[in-house]
Amino acid sequence: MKTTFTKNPDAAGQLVEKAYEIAKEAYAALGVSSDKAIKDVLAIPISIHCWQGDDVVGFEGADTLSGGGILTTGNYPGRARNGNELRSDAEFAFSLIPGKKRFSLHSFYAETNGKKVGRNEIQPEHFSAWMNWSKKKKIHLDFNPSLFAHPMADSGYTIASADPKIRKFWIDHLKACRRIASAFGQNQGSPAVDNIWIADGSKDYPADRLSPRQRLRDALDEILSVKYLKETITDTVESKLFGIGSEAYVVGSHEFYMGYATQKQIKLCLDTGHFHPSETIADKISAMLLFVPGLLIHFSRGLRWDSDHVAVFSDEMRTACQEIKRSGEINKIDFALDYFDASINRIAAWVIGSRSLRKALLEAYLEPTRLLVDAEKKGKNHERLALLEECKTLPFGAVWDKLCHNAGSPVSTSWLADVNSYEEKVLSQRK
Ligand code: RNT
Ligand code: ZN
Repeated sequence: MKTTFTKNPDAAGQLVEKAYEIAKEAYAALGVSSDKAIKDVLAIPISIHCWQGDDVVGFEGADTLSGGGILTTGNYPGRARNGNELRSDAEFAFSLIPGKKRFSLHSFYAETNGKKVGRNEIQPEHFSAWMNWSKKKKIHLDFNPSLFAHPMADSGYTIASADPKIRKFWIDHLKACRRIASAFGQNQGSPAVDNIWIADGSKDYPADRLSPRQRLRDALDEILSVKYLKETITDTVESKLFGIGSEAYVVGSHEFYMGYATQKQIKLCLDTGHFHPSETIADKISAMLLFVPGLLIHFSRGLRWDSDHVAVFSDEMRTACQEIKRSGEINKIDFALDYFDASINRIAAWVIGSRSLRKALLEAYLEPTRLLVDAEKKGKNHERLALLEECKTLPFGAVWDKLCHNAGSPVSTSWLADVNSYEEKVLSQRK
């Protein structure tokens, strides 16, 4: 695709500046500094998920994702098949995404040089290529234990299993993962998020809902009793309503982890796809921030179910960002993406989701929150509503273009041309 922006970057830059000048005045009239909003928003780290690059397959020799109640659909050519391909695809995507980025791995992206290493036995050394890359590129890593797509998870239960052998295997896996995450944190000088999500649950109504939850609690207690410096690791737990094959019952439900995270004072992960289809996470943020040290948000997009479509600039994403900005506690939030669409160019999928989230953050930072709150305090709710309506048509796009321009990142859709040539030169060669 050719746009004015690719044909003539200088003229494009001038256009961006010209539109921005007017936009800046419009926001200043509402008491908002757009220069400051741009600067602040560029500094917020977004943890991009590695698994969009290879359809959640990993490097253990599988060729598709199987199990865990999650599903990738589509067969667009060019999936990354090893660490080098995944890293170079990610680097290319990063060049098209403005602002501070992190990269989130799953444990099955270990590189073991062809040696079979059990998930209960993985070590930091199996991630040395990732850690070297992270240092070199100054991209901090986050981590996720993988308790699915594995024969020991075939029963549908892992650490909540009644079988002590299965439980022990996965407890050891989770312990190994925390060790690895903490090594990441040490290597990069910033805590790595280690997000625990398990798929345990059942297809039909269980007679005993309590025992698996007791086992889950006890297993987590054991796993978290190993202490690491908090400068190296941030522990989080992720709930879910249902999955494929766990339609009736998920052990790690929202209420379970809400209680657990509050009791243990660890961070809670809210995934936008993990609630009832008409339930959104925005209203949960201020409630949970009173009781847990912080939140990890997985921006995803469920279409009719937890389908993990590419996250977009949706009302759900926008209101979540708005709530976070309004809370004044952005420092307690870890922003992350979690989706996997194999039916479109995977690099574009990364770029679209990441840019949309940064855009939603910018919109939130440009909101004249003080004016809204003042109107509300005065009991002038019609003023609050009028302002909110007006905000929707402020020249936001001009500020977004300026943010991209300031970050040296492509403006508008000019990045599509780069994605197309990467597809031609690199992705289409992967047969
Ligand atoms: C699954 C959870 C989980 C996974 C990734 C791959 O429903 O959202 O976060 O998507 O860990
Ligand atoms: Zn998730």
